[in-house]
Amino acid sequence: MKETWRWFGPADKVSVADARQAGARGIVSALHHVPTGAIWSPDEIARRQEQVRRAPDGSASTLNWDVVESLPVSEAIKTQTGNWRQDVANWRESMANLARAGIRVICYNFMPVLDWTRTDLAWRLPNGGTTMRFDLADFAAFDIHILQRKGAAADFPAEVVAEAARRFAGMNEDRQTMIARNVTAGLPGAVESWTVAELAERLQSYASIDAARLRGNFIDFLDMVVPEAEHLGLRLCCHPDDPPFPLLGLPRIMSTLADYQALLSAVDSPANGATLCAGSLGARGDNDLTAMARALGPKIHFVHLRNVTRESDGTPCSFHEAEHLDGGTDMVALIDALLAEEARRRTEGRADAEIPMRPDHGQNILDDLGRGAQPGYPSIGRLKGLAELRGVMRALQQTKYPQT
Ligand code: DNO
Repeated sequence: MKETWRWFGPADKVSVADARQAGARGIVSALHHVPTGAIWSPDEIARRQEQVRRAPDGSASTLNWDVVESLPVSEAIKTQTGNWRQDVANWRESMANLARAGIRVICYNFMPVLDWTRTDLAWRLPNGGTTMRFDLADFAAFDIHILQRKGAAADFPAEVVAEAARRFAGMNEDRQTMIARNVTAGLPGAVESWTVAELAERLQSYASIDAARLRGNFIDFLDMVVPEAEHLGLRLCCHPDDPPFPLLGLPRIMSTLADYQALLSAVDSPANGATLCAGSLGARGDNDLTAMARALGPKIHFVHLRNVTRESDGTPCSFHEAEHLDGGTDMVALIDALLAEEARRRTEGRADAEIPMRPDHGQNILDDLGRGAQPGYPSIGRLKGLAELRGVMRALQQTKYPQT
């Protein structure tokens, strides 16, 4: 797999030069400053490519912008309201501009309103480092008591509702504000951020959209973009829901293997593929990541390797981000399945035999603790994750998949 590294642009406290020292061979980035729905112009794309290729002192970084994460899909498209057709036309134009610039892989997601969600961004680990955590009772406290969403209590098991009430009663204002901010303000890469009042209003726009309707809207979107993507030689890859279960009464439709199979077969094309994010999908005990890698194999265009520890059985549940080789996913078996897929592609002569992967997230350790990088995207924690994953890949490659 091609080792890549996410870079949020010039404001990122972890630079392209850092990524290079971590041993990355490619960069994953997005034009986060372009508003959702607007066209990514050739000039803006070229500027970002140059920022990736050249260090501020003018020297070559030797890295290229390989993968887009994400080209955002607007709420208008997801709900088929307002100017959604114009937004789709703009998305297609952005695709064409990216293809002309030589960028072939485009990751996006179809999560309604919220992108990835956590309640704690710096949860203290026994070793003194910090990691990100999703606490179901805290999330329920937000949903039931801070957002005060009608019917929210019915969406959680009774013991979580009771625990949420206890937590809320003991929460000071700072903690309330922090949970609300973590949930509503959007984590890095999320395209939209809301106040609590705006969030409540947004939820209203989904009042008549259930999972079936959202899936229908998604298929309409794919029908409108995939043929053009195929023609342009692009590989679109949908990121799964994170966490992979409904939140705030909103449907989530990219959480399981069956979800992926439904969407990939509805619009069957090599351009319609998956981002296999082990950390997101791994927050459900019924997702077997190795089996998913095998089943989705030829359609996997991008891989996020990360692990989570689920703190209880069942879905939904609390979980926290583990070290890359720990947690619920057998990372060695998953990597083995992905390397087998690459080997299979090579025998077919596929030009995309090498799948881009990135070490997803990382715990904050050592100097990360004072660096203030984007939550989930520290330099040393990710470097450690990448180094561990690289070790597994190298060992498997040499013993099972020697390349000619
Ligand atoms: C979190 C990320 C997500 C992801 C988007 C893809 O770290 O994996 O923000 O980039 O959901 O569209």
